[in-house]
Amino acid sequence: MKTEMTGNDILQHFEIETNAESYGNGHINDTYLVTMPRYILQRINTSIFTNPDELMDNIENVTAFLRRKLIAAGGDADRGTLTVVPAKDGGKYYKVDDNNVFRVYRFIEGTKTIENSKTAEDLYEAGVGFGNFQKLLADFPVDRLYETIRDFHHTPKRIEALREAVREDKAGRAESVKKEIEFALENAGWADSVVKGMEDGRIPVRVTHNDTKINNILFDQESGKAVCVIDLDTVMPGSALYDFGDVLRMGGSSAAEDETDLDKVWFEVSAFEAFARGYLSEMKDALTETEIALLPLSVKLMTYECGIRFLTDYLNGDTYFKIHREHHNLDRARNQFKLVADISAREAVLAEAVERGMSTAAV
Ligand code: ADP
Ligand code: GN1
Ligand code: MG
Repeated sequence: MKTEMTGNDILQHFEIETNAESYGNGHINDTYLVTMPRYILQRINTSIFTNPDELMDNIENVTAFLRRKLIAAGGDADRGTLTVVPAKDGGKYYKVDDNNVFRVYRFIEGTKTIENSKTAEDLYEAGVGFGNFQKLLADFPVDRLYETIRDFHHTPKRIEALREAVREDKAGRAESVKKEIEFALENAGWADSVVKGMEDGRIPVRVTHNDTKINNILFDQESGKAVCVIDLDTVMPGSALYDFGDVLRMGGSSAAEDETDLDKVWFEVSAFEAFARGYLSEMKDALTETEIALLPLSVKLMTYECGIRFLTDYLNGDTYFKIHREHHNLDRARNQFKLVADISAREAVLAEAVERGMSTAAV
């Protein structure tokens, strides 16, 4: 259960900076200007991230590493990466009870997030941002990271979880979504491409973000340039293909993730091209040939996997993803599957866009 404590109560337990300076030229009273940087306070979802120590350890290590690299390159580390604000007891979070674990970050000023509508420039910049994040972390020791959600992008295990949800049929919904289940299982054939490649060493294991929604990057309010990759809970060992594909799952869609009019849902090749250009401008030299060849497939894979997760959650009675209407997870699953079909039909065109991205990124 959510704690009764207010945000202000919780903030008392963190090292929040305040400053009071004499202010103005009054002749009567003593006047002070009180300033305080802005902060973000977050309750960690501990039913998903069950080990806050490991979670915050990952975030501390990754942000400290990024900070050093940004400073060495003469960049602005306070804007380029998140800053965790310690609790007064020296910890990285403040725990009220097992369900109420809080952390604080410094607020990164002068930035904005992009939710649904995005331009080619936004996508290019998102590509630069996420590509740069991967590039800077290329020599971070992968073994030092905890797996905050086990098998997060293990697509075959996600399919197994779907099969189990169908067998158990906890919410009594399996009969009504036969068509969707069929689509999911019919397409299972290629779903192990990345996992298998990582297992047999053809695809390198890298430090990846694993949840590269476009709203997990902050853009400069004025210039629109990518400033900071945020939402680092899922930074874990993974494949570059996860991060590439996951951005375009939403970033490349003509519609929102839960649009119910499927005639409005298709995959925008131009969005793919813009993102790929930005991403490859950072990562072109670091990627292997196998990774480059699989970039188009990664988009289909991440979209398919997410559709499976929505459908599984629908069958389980909506216990994982927040929903805002009754069949929300089903709407999301249908939407993702429509996109999968559309991406499949365009894979050859996407491969051409990768080739163009590789040559423009060389400039
Ligand atoms: P969730 O896991 O729920 O998606 P996020 O960590 O992505 O949570 O944070 C939610 C939103 O809060 C972000 O999309 C962004 O708009 C804003 N945000 C988070 N951290 C910061 C920060 N340090 N500075 C500015 N805005 C932030
Ligand atoms: C969740 O937390 P958020 O909204 O950035 C989910 C992603 C899904 C996404 C679907 C930890 O992302 O994996 O792709 O929803 N995050 C987690 O919109 O499960
Ligand atoms: Mg987020």
